[in-house]
Amino acid sequence: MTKIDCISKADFGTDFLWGVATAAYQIEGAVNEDGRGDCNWDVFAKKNGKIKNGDRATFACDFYHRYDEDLELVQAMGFKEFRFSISWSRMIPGGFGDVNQKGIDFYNRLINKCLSLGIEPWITLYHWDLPQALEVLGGWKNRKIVEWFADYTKVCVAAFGDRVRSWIVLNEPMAVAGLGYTTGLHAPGKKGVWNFLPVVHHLALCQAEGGRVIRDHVANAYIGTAISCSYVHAYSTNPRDVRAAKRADALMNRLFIEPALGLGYPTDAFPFLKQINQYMLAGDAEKLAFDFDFIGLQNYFSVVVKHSYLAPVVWLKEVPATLRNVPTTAMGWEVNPDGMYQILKQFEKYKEIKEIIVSENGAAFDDDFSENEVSDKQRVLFFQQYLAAILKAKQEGVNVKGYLAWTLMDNFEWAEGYSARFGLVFVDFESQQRTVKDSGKWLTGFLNETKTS
Ligand code: IFM
Repeated sequence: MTKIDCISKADFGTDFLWGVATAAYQIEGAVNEDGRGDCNWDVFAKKNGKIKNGDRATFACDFYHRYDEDLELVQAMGFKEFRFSISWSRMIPGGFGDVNQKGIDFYNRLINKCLSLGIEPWITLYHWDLPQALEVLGGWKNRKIVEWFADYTKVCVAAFGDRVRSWIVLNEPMAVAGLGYTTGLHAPGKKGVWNFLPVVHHLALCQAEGGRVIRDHVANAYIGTAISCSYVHAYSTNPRDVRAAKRADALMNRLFIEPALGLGYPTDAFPFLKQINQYMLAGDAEKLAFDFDFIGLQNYFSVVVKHSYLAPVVWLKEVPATLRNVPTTAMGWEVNPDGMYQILKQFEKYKEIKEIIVSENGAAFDDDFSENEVSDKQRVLFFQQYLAAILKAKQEGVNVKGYLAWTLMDNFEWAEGYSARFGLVFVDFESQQRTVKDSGKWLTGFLNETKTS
């Protein structure tokens, strides 16, 4: 019996899209093959202490060589949508200028394989791996990135736009600005709050510019951008905590969606953002907006925040889930399906959003591989509860059109290396053997079920 309480796939409607999401740097490997240039993560991962256990993505899941079988697995599991990202460094090793035909050839093989299996390919243009050649020029701090990104997008749409309809411009830009350029926990490892503002602005400009380039070149394109969102609870009703929660919400949930919708940056809740003005050129306010066909909403957890005098600029701190006696994943993230429901309801209030795709959702747990099986009961429950929350929001009128589970298989989880396993498929990184976990089997059963009551 694959039914969860009273929900089934049929409840979501026959036009609801079901798929899995991945990212180039996390799965491809083959970092030194076929003319690919270095990216900022290649360089960052070589520095001591940046990635847990000193892991590197040199081989990752070897998807570069195994995409055929992996896509056959996607099909066998019942998914009809496959989201992957393009490695900018594979396409244009120097970041701008010469295009690497072998990079184009790889993604053509991948796309054609998807289509031959009846799977819809979804391209993410930027999922955190920036050509190192651009990073040395300042990366996302350099305003020129708007041109570089537009040119890269043009190369991608010219190469793949005849067969790919679904495009996601950026993946979770807040992670790039926050973890990459402010706390330094991600590549390029830059620290300092003064990096944050120009990086945010350039990402937000590229988010819209990428959309425009796709619109101009791909007939009938379905264009979105993917935003990480976490419903924010104030720790108490104390007005300082309430204001801290509003600031956190502005940063975590509003910072990229509102400029895209033509609403500007959320300076009302977080006046510090007014300082972005110093990076705005004439015409930028209009250039930040783009009429996206959908917004990719990515949700894993919700957060509780309180005021803090120890955190200048933001004046807030998160109360970790691990100290709150709530269920958590192996990442220490709160398992809170109601947070998914709440954030969908929050996004419903933006009347400018046409459609929402939950473009990532999933969980890392400490999987136990034994006798060729992974009995990941917690992850099964996670998917059941989060899907029920999405369905509840949908039935109340939120225009959610699809769900892409994160992720097909265990992979290189950024600063966590291989230690955090998010996959529906277990990967033995020595042998590259794949084993579908119970959660993967459960989702397959769910997708193949027709409603009986
Ligand atoms: O693995 C990441 C992904 O690359 C972006 N969204 C969150 C996932 C889990 O941390």
